Amino acid sequence: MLEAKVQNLLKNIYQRSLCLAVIGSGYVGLPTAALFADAGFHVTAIDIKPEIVKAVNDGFSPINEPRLDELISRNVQAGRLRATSSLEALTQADAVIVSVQTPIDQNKRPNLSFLMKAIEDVGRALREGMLIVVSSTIPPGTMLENVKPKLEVLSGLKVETDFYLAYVPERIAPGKAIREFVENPRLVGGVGPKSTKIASALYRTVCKTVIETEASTAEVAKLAENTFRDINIAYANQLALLCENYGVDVEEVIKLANTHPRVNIHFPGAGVGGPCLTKDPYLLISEARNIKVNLIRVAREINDLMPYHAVEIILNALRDNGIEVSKSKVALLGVAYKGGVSDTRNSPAETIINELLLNGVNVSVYDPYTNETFDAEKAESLEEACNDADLIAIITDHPEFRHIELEKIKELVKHKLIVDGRRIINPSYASNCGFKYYGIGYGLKSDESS
Ligand code: SAJ
Repeated sequence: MLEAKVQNLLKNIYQRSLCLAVIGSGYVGLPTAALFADAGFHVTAIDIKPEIVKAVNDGFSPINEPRLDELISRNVQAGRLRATSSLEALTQADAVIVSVQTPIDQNKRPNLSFLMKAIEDVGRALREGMLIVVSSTIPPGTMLENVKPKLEVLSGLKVETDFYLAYVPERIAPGKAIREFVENPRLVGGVGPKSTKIASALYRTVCKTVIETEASTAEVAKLAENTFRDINIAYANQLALLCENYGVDVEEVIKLANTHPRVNIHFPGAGVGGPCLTKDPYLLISEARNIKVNLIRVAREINDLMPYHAVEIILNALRDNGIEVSKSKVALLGVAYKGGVSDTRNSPAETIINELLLNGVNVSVYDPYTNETFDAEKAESLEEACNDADLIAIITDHPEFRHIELEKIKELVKHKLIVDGRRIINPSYASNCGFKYYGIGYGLKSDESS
């Protein structure tokens, strides 16, 4: 027989009478708040940024994410969703989801100050029978060594006896957040079986599949996913560097290797950006002891090298074609960290633009998704960016750049040089249009490079 507190929470979940507070209303917290409100719960989204609070209460999304505007507007109007900067909402909540940032510092060490501040706020408001969920990405051991003791000390309550605590990592990618929140299997790791049961019941109201585990395993599993991807991309990037040496095309090499049924190499490129892959591998190794050779760190170093490698290709292409770097103009296509999104967090474009500007290059940036330029000149169109350019550099694989009509652009440019940082232009097409093609991992045979 389940104790009354657990039964009460489960009943409130099934009947949608549970009051939910979400601390941190960013790229993850806001889709979380909006989707739980849409499932019928009363949700308060808490954030310290007044512009986020205002936007949500006015019924629209402060971030560019498909379907989020519609979800926010519908649920604010229905009175199920509101935003606030006040922690007062915690005193009314039956469940709290913490979704604040957990960045790394300059030494690549986790900075848990935002998380622990939120946990302190929750700890002070904690009452018997509440469910607390951490959704922020965290280093292994954080739930048991930091979060649980802090909540217990501040509240004087005991987890699994008086309140419930679970780690439920997010698995959503910007641009697909709403769909992936619902569709991707969700890991739910309680610090004990009752916590797992209650948190699972809550997430089953929104997510199609919930997989139950325990908190410490879920912490490592979350980090293992993004680290797998980072290492796989690093391998593709390493191959790209080797192929440049050997005068062969990495794209062809990967295509051929991937015909093996057990091989699935990812794509090389001008760098790995975004909020997750640039950080999560460091969180995974942050508490490790006695690891003598660290594959995860080396993979990060390879991926961090790629924007500099892209700059090297650009500068060499200019010089090899007799163009003075400090008098050159580069049309740089794409500032977002990946194709099809406006998100520029940790984008490789930032490093590339900085390096080009330091070398005195006049950089004209075009990105149909964002106004960010990282101090380069902004072009309103592809044509404006390419006008009088010495070289076109593709940095983000936006769908629009996959079908650039080089035969039209060639009339605008001063020199017909293209550096394909994402390998989205067919080299023969570029060359048929009169462009000299350079690309990440596109090894030039000696007859081509002369
Ligand atoms: N990239 C490559 N080569 C590839 C794939 C990606 O260079 O073959 C680059 C992209 O251009 C981008 C970066 O890697 O700069 C990261 O992009 P991404 O699409 O791999 O991933 P994110 O960071 O948008 O989202 C990841 C996802 N994790 C996995 O696919 C394992 C997502 O499911 C997670 O929810 C998200 O991290 C997160 O928040 O943790």
